[in-house]
Amino acid sequence: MDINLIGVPLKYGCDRDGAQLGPATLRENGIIDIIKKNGHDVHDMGDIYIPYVVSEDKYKDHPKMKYLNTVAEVNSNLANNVYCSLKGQSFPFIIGGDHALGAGSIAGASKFFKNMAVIWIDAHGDINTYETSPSGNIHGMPLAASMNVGHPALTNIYYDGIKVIPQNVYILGGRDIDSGEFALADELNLNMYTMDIVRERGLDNVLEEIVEKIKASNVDGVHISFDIDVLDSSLVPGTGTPVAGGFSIEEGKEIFTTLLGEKFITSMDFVELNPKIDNEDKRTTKNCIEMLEHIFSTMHN
Ligand code: EXY
Ligand code: MN
Ligand code: MN
Ligand code: MN
Repeated sequence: MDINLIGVPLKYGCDRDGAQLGPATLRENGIIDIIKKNGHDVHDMGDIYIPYVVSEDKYKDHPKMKYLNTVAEVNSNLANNVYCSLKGQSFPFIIGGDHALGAGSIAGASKFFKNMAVIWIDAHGDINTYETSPSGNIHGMPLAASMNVGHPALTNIYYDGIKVIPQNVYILGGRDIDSGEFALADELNLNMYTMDIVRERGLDNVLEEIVEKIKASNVDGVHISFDIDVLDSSLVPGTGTPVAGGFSIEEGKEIFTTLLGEKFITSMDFVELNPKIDNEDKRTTKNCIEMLEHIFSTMHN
């Protein structure tokens, strides 16, 4: 595969210092070599520029969304990089930085594909709007925005209108979902596979259903947005919103073995590593590297 590595050192979506260090940390820990040694071509496209905003101005653009205009601007630039990568027949691999970047990745991919699917692998739903968000952090909103739900500054990133239709959205691993998110998931009849459902039905059966549904739909691109906090909190202390009851590393690997094995994945985000809050033995970075080694060894050449 020809990989375009795109860094997004964004922390304004989670309002937590350290998230912006994710891309540099993954590079320092050998992500480029991992990609190459698994037989892929790789172009490091560098980092999307992040304008500096003083924290006193976090609500300057909107009383209920932090750093709105800056997050929207970063996402629009990211979208263009993703779109150009796909036009150039490369695989955009986006490393964060917080999950607000997901709106930009999806916007860029959706401009290239006619009808794409999104697999959102996350302890959270990230389908809040400024009216339902408990925090005002935009990293809890990107997937709603991609479905044209929420503030226009987010729903119209890169181009106006919906990026992915609800029936092509699959949420996997959710276990910290707000009431407003459950309401939206019901309203849109989303394919939401919470951790309770996964434990009840078995990960293999849930993955099989997701694959079957995607294969039965006429999508021409599939984006995975992987939030490391979908892994159990004991494995990823170095992330802003860790949640107990998550996947083991082996289950994380099983998810990618199954999804990448179908050869229909066309782009991916890998987000929410915050090395500043990792523990002494850098457990989170080590587990991220182990996941990345599996991802690039499983991804077809
Ligand atoms: N649902 C909560 C909120 O909207 O503030 C927590 C969101 C965490 C989002 C992280 C990226 O997954
Ligand atoms: Mn190339
Ligand atoms: Mn997330
Ligand atoms: Mn999350």
